[in-house]
Amino acid sequence: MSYTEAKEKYAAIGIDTEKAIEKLKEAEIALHCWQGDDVRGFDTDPDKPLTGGIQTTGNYPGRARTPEELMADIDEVIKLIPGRAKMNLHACYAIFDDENGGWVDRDKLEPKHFKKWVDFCKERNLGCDFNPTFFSHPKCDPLTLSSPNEDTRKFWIEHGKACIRISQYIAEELGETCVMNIWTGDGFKDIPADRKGPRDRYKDSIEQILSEPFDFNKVKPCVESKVFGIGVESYTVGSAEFTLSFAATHSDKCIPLMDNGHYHPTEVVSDKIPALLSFYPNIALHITRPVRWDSDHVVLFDDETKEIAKEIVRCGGLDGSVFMALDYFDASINRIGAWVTGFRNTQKALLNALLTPHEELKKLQDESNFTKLMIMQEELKTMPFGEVWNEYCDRCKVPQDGSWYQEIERYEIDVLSKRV
Ligand code: RNT
Ligand code: ZN
Repeated sequence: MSYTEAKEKYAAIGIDTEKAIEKLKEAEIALHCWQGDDVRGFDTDPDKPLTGGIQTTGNYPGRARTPEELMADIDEVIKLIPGRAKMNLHACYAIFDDENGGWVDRDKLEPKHFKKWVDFCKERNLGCDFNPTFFSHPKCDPLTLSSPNEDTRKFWIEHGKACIRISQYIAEELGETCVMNIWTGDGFKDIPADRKGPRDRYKDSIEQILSEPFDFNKVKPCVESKVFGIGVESYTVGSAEFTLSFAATHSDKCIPLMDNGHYHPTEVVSDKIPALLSFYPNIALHITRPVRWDSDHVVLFDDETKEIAKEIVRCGGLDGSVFMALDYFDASINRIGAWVTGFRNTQKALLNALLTPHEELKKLQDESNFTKLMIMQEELKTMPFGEVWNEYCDRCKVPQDGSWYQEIERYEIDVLSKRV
């Protein structure tokens, strides 16, 4: 079947594929730099353990070890993904060199440590999001912003404030909103003796961070919740209730962020998106794939990803209310292949949502015609989606499905396999 035939089939159910393609071209998805090096960063010993309850597994050869390698890998990814990406950096990816005075600790980071990234984004016309890094560092005791040790807590508050200043710099330089996500792995392995104390301190710490001056039109701080992590099974300070309540009571400075790996496995973020949008003008998402736990597998074109995309689209999220970012890290397969697959699949899910006759389906629901609603929803699954997707890839000047794996292989042979 050709694209023209597919277009006619969609037109018959009231869908304009041209409009869908144009809309998708504008949708911005943040590409997480940390898929390229297994969340190691450049500011501390790269062989230190990853802490904060997150885990990469696998030791596939070829991870990026320097800013130059990571940037080259990101360029390779960009060649293979359609649509609009923006960068997403963690503070631990600061670049230190002789020109900017060399290494400093996280509480002393400055915009100049991210100038090379800003230049990288400018040259490629990309926006950029940012994240303070509250893990994998000797000052995690193991708590950070909720630590009872005031020196520890002060250090991390200063880190958060430095990150606000860096986010403001990034937003101004690139002329685009910078979403700055606050997530800590603070919590306990075993049953706590005090659940409120750490939360009171966490609340105070985030308030202190947000007291740093910034323009809320340019910088969108968010708070990400989590149910549990590895080694932090019994209690997390930044639970769902904590972060949502924080965001609700600080809505002039902060928005909520949901990561779909951070809930009980039977809970779904697709259902939480409209719930939050009934109250918050803006929300942020980390799109990932949890397999039995917050495993951060590569995003697939699976049912929940499709459902998340449908909620984003039908709640008007592509018009600026929903900030989308990817968050996964698989070290067991070719990392470029992992990055590209997850990005393409998120785009596919959005395209699938844009090719869905939401108005008609809503009408059936409102008329209580659940039989026809079910039948239509099922039959949509065999519409010629692939033709529209391939046309979209063509128009974005990137390879169609079936024709990019060889480039992954070539890059692995020419570049990644030489990193020994
Ligand atoms: C961890 C959180 C967090 C991190 C990144 C690296 O469970 O999802 O967002 O994955 O900040
Ligand atoms: Zn996340």
